[in-house]
Amino acid sequence: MVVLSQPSLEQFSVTKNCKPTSFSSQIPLIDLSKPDPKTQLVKACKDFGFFKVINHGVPTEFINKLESEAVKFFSLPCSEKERAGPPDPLGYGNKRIGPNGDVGWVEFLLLTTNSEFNSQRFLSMLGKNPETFLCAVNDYVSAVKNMACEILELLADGLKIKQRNVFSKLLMDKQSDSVFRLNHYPPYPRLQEMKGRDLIGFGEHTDPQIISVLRSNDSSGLQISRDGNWISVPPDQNSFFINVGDSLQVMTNGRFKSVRHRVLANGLKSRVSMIYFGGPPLSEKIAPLPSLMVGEESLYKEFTWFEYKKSAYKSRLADNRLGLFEKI
Ligand code: GA4
Repeated sequence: MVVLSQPSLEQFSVTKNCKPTSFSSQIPLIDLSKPDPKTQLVKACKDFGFFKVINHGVPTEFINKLESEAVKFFSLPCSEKERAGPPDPLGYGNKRIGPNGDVGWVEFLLLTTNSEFNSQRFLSMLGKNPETFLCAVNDYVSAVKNMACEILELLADGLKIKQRNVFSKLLMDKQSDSVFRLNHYPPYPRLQEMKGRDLIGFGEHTDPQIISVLRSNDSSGLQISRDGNWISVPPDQNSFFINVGDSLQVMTNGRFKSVRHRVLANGLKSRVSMIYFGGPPLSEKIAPLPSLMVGEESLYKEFTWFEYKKSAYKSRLADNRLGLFEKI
């Protein structure tokens, strides 16, 4: 068994921004029950790479069931949770994020969206009722994947792309390399004493995939970066927050922006988030769509999702991963 010492507290903290964080009223809000949200969606992906979705159609029952299973799992003794770790990259992890020395005030469980794989690999490691847990994951993931595909089809429409499913088919593919993440940010009561400093829960980064769909409980912490400022995103347990990922930025030849984001630890309240990362099959070529390239050059070198993922796993969280694939 490999025993890793816990990282020291200095490794988690950052100096607070001198500028106050901006107000969140700027964050685009998309109501999926409205007749035609596609123009608003395209604008949000261009301006922010981030938006909040209401009237999403994901059953509350699936959300609540999974949240309660996640809370049960994270309440297990460390020794029990560690049976599902260390993350390789799937599995349970605590404070160490990725393979290259990043740390955060967070514990997490990374799964695939392939239910058979999850059962084979994790069934004996997820507490007292692993079937119930994995069943809650499946129900939730399939509902959230459908919503993500609806959004991607509206986006294709909004960009006037003839093939409506050009993005969504990558998530629907049986070989889709999508992942699902449960994060638990424990409270850190001594935060008040750390004047002038914040505690990093999950350090700043962009998501490598196509699209990410996040839902959290009613605890703050998420921030997005815009024009060099951090914007705090007020929590809303009844809504979803969507991030444009690096792959969607490339497929739209830079029209949509992959958003830099991070999570700060909370002094008093535990934060639990669940994130679906919709990715393409490993063999998929990630390149700007030809119909968007009339009269313009690709900003990126050609690569497959496998190549991008391999390169991402060699990087640190905050690195500009797409930089290596930009044409100069
Ligand atoms: C960021 C988005 C997803 O959480 C994730 C992360 C992955 C991991 O935690 O294993 C990475 C990170 C994420 C990007 C760079 C590499 C890989 C940690 C890290 C340092 C699951 C993903 O796909 O990429």
